[in-house]
Amino acid sequence: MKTAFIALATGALLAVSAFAENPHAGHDAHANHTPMTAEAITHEHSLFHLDADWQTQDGRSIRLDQLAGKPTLITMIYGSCTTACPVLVNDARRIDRALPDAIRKNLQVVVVSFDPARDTPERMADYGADYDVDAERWHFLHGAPADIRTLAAMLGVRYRDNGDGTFDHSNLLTLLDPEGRVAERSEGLARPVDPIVKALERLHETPRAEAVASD
Ligand SMILES: [Cu+2]
Repeated sequence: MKTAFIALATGALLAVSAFAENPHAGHDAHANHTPMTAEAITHEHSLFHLDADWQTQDGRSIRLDQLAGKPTLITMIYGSCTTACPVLVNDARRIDRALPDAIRKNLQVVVVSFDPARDTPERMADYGADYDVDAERWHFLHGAPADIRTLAAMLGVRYRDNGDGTFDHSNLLTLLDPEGRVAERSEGLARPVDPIVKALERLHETPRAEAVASD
């Protein structure tokens, strides 16, 4: 099955207004960091081929290929972000909550920090707890800097350390099919949940026999 991606032109309009309207921004001085347009994805490689160990919020070691067999919604954030990232994680939660039970129970959600120095597994545990999500299916991951860079490149996520505790970054949710290939992407903040919900419904209806996992 081929998946067509919409290449997002550099400089495409981003959901700037979502920053201004974000209640999490509050009085914090970090509200002015810049969204970075995600890179278009042209590959059909499985992200499960990434040779990396991650740590979950409860201190377990996990590899992405352990997520094989079920769809995975993945996003990259940093824990001290007060503007975009809370909206992005909430967007993932909105998608999760919009799903019928039969589909939701098979969805795995992965939130990877690109700020591993600050976002220790302990801190990611606190971060995840704030969202009151199903810890069996939601994984808040800490990883090694080189692995984070590789994962970001495979997803098309761009990020830049501003050196003051803030990062500029893409606002991107990516749905992986059960074989770890990109099935759908949603760029921006507070976007409608429908494209990813519909993609999950399609994956749910696709007979598993069609899917050939490889390693
Ligand atoms: Cu952010």
